[in-house]
Amino acid sequence: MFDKIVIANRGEIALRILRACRELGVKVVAVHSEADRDLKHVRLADESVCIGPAASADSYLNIPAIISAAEVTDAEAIHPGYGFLSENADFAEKVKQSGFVFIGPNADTIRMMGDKISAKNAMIAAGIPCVPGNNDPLSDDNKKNLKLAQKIGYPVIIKAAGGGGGRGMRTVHTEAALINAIAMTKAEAGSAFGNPTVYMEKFLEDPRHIEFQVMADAHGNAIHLGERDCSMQRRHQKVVEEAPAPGITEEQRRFIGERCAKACVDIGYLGAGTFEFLYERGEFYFIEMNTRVQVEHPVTEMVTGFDIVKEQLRIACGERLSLSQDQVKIQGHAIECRLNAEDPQSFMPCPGTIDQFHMPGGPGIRCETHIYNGYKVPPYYDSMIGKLIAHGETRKSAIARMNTALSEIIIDGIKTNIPLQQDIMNDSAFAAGGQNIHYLEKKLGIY
Ligand code: MV4
Repeated sequence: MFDKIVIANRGEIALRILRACRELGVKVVAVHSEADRDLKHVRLADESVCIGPAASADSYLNIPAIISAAEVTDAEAIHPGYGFLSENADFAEKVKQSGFVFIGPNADTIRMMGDKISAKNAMIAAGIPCVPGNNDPLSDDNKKNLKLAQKIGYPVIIKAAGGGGGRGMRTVHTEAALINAIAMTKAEAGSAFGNPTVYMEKFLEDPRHIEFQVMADAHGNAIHLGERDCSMQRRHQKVVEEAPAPGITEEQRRFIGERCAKACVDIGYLGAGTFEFLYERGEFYFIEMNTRVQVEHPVTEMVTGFDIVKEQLRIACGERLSLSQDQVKIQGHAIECRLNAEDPQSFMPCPGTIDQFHMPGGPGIRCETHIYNGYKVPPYYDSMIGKLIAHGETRKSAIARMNTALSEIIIDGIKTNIPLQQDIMNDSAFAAGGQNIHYLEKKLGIY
């Protein structure tokens, strides 16, 4: 195992990674911005290095500063967490070139998945079902593009190859709108991602968002840990996630999961990864692969009893997967509510000082947060301040436990989305399960 690693992130995930390191006897270097000296994991770390001013571009995205911190502290590896540099292939490459281990897949894999066209083609080759589309860069030939859309059938969606996570896409409902939509998406993609390449897919009107968690080692072994339903979202920000996905059968789970694991072997995948699918009318359609640990990984940990972050560390130092596919058993149901420092009506971020924090507890409750009494939520970063995870024998008991935890938790001094989460946990359609990606926005009256 590593002697010492750098955690190149902040907030709850930095604390989550620190805890995994503690369990494995790995020393931790926290790198932080000038605004983050008081972060819980910075205080708990063995060493800490200030890597720059508050703005992410000057600190958490500052590649030379992070690599220098690894050099001066004599660390062996860098864990990128999620967001920031976690899916930056150039960062992974520079970490390796500088003599450190990047805790994640190889730079080439990150690059391949970062290009949504090459990702899709790799998945088609591996036998993963994908959304019908052209799977190639669109040409400038208007006639050809009109024919293509007609063949796919309207509505279609134009997506930027360099996009993902909801950025750089446009739906087209009629032939009359196609040519302009392609030009607009290309222009936006060019300026936003430095890559004007776009592709075309059939637009699925009311799918669910279901994703499969995988882990792969450097010895050609890969497993899946089942799926999560992340359909409860607002403006491409997930609000509630759960595992397993309501209504998905053991046969479906095995069919898609085994294909995802096989795809990992085919592409030489390393570490933790997520295959994102749209699910509509009983069919799965791959859209993107995420090459990092995800915010919602705890729901998978709760139903499998498996520690994804510890396994990332073991895999990164060359160990074999600690679990075979037969040892993976999905037990009960887990739900995660993201806790955001925001106005529950307007969704405006609400940074400020936490006057009082009381952590909920009881059977099946897990609270992942870095906040504490007196902690000041800075205005510079994402508004997510933690996650509440409830596990139960059944989905119903997980919801009941979540409701109890939401009524117990106290976060005073700032506004949070706890009222919204309580509203969702008491929603009859949520109780039924299996709502699509538009449900929450419709409920909130913004769709
Ligand atoms: C789609 C789609 C419908 N049809 N692709 C949005 C985020 C990015 N990961 C892909 N996205 C979508 N791709 C086809 N062919 C609808 C979405 C989509 C969505 C997907 C997952 C979760 C939330 C979403 C919200 C709006 C649109």
